[in-house]
Amino acid sequence: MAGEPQADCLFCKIAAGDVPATIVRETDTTVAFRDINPQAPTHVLVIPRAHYADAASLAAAAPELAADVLREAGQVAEDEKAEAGYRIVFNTGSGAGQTVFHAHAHVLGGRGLQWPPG
Ligand code: D5M
Repeated sequence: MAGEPQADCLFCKIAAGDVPATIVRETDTTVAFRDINPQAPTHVLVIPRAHYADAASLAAAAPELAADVLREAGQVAEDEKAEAGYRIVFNTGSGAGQTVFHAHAHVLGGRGLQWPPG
């Protein structure tokens, strides 16, 4: 069921502390940790502790939690001193490169970022 922990979900396991991660921030509702395959000097993932498959599902079912994720993404960028600019990305669907189907914001910064993205 939406919002409930999924036994086979990697990010549910990270949120529960059952899989290690380099955690940079935690709140009652969110966890932020460094991406295992960083694409920029700052590359942090922000997840809701509750399981939703993607950002749109999260926002539809739990808009306050979606706002928590966005607020934390901004706080990560501030903590990482990404003054020059940063990007918040929600890959959605396999065609867009989503590989983990637990909603997560990528916070990317610390280098120039091209537009349009690949
Ligand atoms: O992003 C999923 C991201 O999750 C991708 O950039 C790699 C990252 N990842 C995968 N496993 C781990 C662990 N164990 N720790 C930290 N980061 C991880 P997507 O948008 O779904 O492609």
